[in-house]
Amino acid sequence: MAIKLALAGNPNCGKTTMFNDLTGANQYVGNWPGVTVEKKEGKLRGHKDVVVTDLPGIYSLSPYTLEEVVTRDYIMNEHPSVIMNLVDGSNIERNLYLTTQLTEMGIPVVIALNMMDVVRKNGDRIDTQKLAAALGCEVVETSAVKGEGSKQAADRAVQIAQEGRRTLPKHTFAPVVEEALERIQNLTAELVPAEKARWYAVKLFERDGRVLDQLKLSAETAGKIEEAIAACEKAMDDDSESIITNERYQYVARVVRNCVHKNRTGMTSSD
Ligand code: BGO
Repeated sequence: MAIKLALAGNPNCGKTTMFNDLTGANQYVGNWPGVTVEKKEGKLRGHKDVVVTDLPGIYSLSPYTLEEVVTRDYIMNEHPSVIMNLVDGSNIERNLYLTTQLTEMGIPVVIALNMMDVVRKNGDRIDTQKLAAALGCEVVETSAVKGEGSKQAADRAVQIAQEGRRTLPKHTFAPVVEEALERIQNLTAELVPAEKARWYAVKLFERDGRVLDQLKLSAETAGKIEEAIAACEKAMDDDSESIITNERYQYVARVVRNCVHKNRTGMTSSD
């Protein structure tokens, strides 16, 4: 059966470079349905049954930009076999914010930790084993511009897709948030696929309009969910969307503190 490998990551993380390296001349370019966002697909070199889709560069999976919506809809509706999440290792804290969202979507995720040449040049070190354990997915070091590691990362992604190994997110939020998410998950268990239950719970907690429209909740369920959200907002004295954003940033900051050893004079890829 054909394998769908989706490349996802922040703008400027090296996705185009990686996509070109992985697919060579085997590419077709079009637009995503109904929007003027470019869609690029290609066959993975050496694997005629693996289609690589280059998703738009995004910082988050909120529903506020066309690129975010295209990416969300693709992952939710087309169910790629595996997501290869390109992370700019020299800008790791900003990039991992998206990773925490991708790992909630019930699809296997492999991280291609890119720009490793920049990381090394800066004298920084990233403990990839610890990073993989903290994020719940495999991490392969790459330097797409030098063609280093890209093939290994893609081969690993294909293998994980073939094994059908799902990524389970390792991060948890504050206990009061987890309580609300569990309540929402219980209320929606019959309405969403089990592997995507946490993603839906988080999106409902954020009062994501697209997910609310899609699920068409009964007034009773919607009311109970709203009660759970409101109780958490009261306890944390903040709105639900900001609560999730802050919780993600705090989790990522902890991961970076544990896994990244910075040389104080280092620069990022954008310097
Ligand atoms: C320019 N290492 C290094 N050092 N650079 C990389 C790597 C890597 O592993 N991977 C990609 N780049 P895109 P998105 C550029 O274009 O693939 C570089 O947005 C320049 N251009 O070469 O476009 C890559 O698709 C002039 O750099 O990313 C590119 O995700 C001077 O990162 C940039 C210096 O890669 C973004 C760099 C005219």
